Amino acid sequence: MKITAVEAIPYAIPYTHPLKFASGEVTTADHIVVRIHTDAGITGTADAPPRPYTYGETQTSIKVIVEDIFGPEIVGLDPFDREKVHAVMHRTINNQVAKGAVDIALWDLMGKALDTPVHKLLGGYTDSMRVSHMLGFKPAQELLEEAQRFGEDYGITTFKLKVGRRPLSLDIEACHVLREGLGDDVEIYLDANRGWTANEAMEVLRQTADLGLTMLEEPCDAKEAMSRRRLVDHSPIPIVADESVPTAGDASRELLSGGANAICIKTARSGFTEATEILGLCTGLGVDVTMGNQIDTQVGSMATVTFGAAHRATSARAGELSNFLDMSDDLLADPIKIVDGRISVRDLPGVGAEIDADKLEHYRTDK
Ligand code: MUC
Ligand code: MG
Repeated sequence: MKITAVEAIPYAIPYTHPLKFASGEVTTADHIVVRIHTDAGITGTADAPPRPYTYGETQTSIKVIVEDIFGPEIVGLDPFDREKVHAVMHRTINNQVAKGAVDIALWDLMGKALDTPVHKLLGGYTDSMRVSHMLGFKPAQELLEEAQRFGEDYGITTFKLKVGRRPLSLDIEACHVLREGLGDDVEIYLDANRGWTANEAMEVLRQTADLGLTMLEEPCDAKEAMSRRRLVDHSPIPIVADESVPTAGDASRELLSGGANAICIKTARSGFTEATEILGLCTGLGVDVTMGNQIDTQVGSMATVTFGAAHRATSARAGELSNFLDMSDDLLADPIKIVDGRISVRDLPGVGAEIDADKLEHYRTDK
């Protein structure tokens, strides 16, 4: 089998409930559908969410990198020879989301060619993932109402609260209101998206110490190496690296330098191949992992479920899988259902994320 063409299709779907966080805001899913076509008539598909405030990539840059830089070099290769594809992509630095989408599209292709679900190819550990819901910036009472609604409607009992605001009291109050309103059985953890300094994060941890928070993600810029290491040394809860660790090399740097002691894995920026490397590093070192969300569509969320459910370590905690619920529409032909707080893998060949052709036609922005 040979790759015959690589397509990158831009589209835009508005959010009904925009997500706001310390490093940015998402009001529209202005993503890219990556498609890899073959001479066997099989096509692999993936969704690429540009996050300029996180990785510097835009919708335009992803399209150009995929179609003009990677495309011409990988046409003619066998999609099973993915080390060759990665060697091509490796020659371009950064552009993790573009690379991740090409990798996931390749796995989708391989699964379809083998008539096998990719969650089985990757590990087949379990058939569903528990869902963690991400709460963006809002007044404390509205956050509580949102969490209660997601608990009632979907059975979700794990929440990641976006923090990193100033004054610190905004987030400290939100933590207290959530814990009081949701009770002790609900898991709450924090993600500051580099919004604070390490010392500010330390102060927030001091003022929330009795709330049973389980993790703090990306409290400050990982480049502030010395203060970040001090925070990790003194924090009673794991400090999770997210946007600072798109590759296995980044993860090893942060873990070995003491900049983090837990790792967030995101398939959207690491694909399945690099995510597997990161996971192996973490399990080898005895480091906890979480499955994060790059504010994914249902197509991207199916990729996260596929990877997360495939492995023991990635399915141990709830994965962040519910951002798509805030979109006005989606491209997935068979919509994802959250039942009793869980999303199931699909026993279909590939990643199980078939796109509705009419919807893509409607939302694409290049015609
Ligand atoms: C997260 O975990 O940080 C926000 C920005 C981004 O790149 O991902 C999201 C969620
Ligand atoms: Mg994060």
